[in-house]
Amino acid sequence: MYTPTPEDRFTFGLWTVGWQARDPFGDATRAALDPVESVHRLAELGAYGVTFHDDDLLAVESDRATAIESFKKALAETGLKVPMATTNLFTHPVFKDGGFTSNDREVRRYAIRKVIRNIDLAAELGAKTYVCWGGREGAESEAAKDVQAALARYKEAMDILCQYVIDKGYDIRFALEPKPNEPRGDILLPTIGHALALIGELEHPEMVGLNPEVGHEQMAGMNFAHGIAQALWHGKLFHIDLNGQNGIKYDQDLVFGHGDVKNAFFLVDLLENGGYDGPRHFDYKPLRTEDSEDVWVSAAANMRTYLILKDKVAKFHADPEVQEARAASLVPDLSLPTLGEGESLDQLLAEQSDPEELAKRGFHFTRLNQLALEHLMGVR
Ligand code: GLT
Ligand code: MN
Ligand code: MN
Repeated sequence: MYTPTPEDRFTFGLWTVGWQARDPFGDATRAALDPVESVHRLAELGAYGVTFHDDDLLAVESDRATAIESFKKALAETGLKVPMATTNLFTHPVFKDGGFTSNDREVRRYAIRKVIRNIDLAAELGAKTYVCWGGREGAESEAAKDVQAALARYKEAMDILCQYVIDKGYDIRFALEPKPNEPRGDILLPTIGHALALIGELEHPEMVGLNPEVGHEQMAGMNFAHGIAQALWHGKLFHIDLNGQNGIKYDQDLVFGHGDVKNAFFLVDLLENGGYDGPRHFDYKPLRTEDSEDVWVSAAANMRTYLILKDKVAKFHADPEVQEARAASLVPDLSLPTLGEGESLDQLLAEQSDPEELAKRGFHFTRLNQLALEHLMGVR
């Protein structure tokens, strides 16, 4: 029942299972993983697709053409799809001051060329979403970065990329991935809200949406489910990075559900019932303590957790007591427009309410929350 199949549309970044667990304090604990092996193992586990950065394909192979050829062969053998691709604009030292917003104009021009080269490959592989995570677009000191100029360059880069996709006739949309505080202390587009605001300034706002990541919002103390609801409301949830995070700390990239599991429950509710139809993409890192077989145990855990939560969410909504409690808490009433159909503001102004009386009504939210927790804990 909790066994994934390609119909569930679970996808993984090559960089997730392939992470060698190098961190700022320690060396790699696992050997490099051949993307070809990742494709086969993910297919065996029931995944639908893989995603990649341009440089991920070069994990064990130094020749790009050979790497691409082997990757394509593995895709053909397994039937795995590539719904999304992205660019590494953060690992190479050339990007130490960012890519699109580096103070060095020549680096900015190189970054755009690097993205465009991989967009061509993404289009060839049938990807419909191209993710742009800002990586090192940011600063350590206010003295070092003219933020207004940086935002203008961010916009310029996105405008150039959109125009390129239009000119080429590719069926690709971009998804900006917000992230705060890491790898630099201050990052541009740190949250969903910041990224949405930038999109409104672009030449082709309809071509650009978001790829929010669970842990990235939670690193900023934000409620991820609320952020996703807002992204959906704006029609901007183009893609999603699922993982786990325990509160405000460094980016943990835990297995999905291995952080704030209650928020994950309501997130799955939104993804299943809130109008999202993209892939369920996992961007996690197998723990540094794990060996190369544990990697696949963790990959499977992401999908199994999602399916368990999906089942729990369905049971939550089908529970008559939950339905009654939701009604008692007036949750469905929030969908009623505040003015009735055809009603004028004058009619509203002519009405009288007694705030003292109104204030006596309790909303009974505790009972509703407890019911959700009891479903989640498996006692209902
Ligand atoms: C990197 C980052 C992720 C992004 C990836 C896309 S790379 O691992 O931490 O959140 O989604 O560039
Ligand atoms: Mn991510
Ligand atoms: Mn992350």
